[in-house]
Amino acid sequence: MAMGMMGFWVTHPKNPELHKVDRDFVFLLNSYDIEPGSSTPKVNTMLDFNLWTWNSRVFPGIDSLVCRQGDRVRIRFGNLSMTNHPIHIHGHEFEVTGTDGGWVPPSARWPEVTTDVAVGQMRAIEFDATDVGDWAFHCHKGHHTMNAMGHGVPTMIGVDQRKIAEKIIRIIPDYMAMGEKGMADMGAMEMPLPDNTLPMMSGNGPFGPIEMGGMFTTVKIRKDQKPGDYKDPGWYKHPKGGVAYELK
Ligand SMILES: [Cu+2]
Repeated sequence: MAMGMMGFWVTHPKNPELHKVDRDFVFLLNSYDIEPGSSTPKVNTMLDFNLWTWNSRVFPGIDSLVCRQGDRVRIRFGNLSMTNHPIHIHGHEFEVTGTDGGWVPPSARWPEVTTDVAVGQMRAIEFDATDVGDWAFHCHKGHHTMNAMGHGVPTMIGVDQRKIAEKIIRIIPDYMAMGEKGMADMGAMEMPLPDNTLPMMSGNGPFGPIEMGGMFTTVKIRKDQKPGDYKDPGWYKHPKGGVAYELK
């Protein structure tokens, strides 16, 4: 396995029975500095990137990783960005089965739910898709699951902004108070944005706004997904009684 500038090279073994899996996914991690409203990346940025991408795409623009229940699944990723990414899965444990140095012998593997991928590194992870559902799969750095946002704003948590908002609205009719209860408010807002700007957090699921961006997608595991079929089956339909509810 090797990484090119913006492509991923996979050399399959001559013997297809070696390291055989049912699903094999591959993507690259990269980052950009693109100011909201701008269409030009700032190519001289060294560290302060604001868009965190898989194959240059952000959630909800990243395809789901679709599996059939019982599949042995491999996901290979290479880090082309200038920081490390703890890649994390929900609902399953995986093993790191491959590194830049080659395949990891089974005796040297241990169960994990997160693996940190350093700058320039690649990892192959494998797991058995035992449990049906839509499982979050993402970088565990909080701001890597958000899209570009302004950094020059004060912390407004706990500040009652209603009075001040009323005053500002007299001058700027479109003004919107932000972040009083934390950033999750933002996902549900339909805030007007400049052209060519992604919302900071986005995506809608069966239970409302998902409030994610950047390096986030879902692993969708279905019982009736056909072998080799990667078509998105839509959101998981929970069996009756399978969804948490508020006890009154
Ligand atoms: Cu990350």
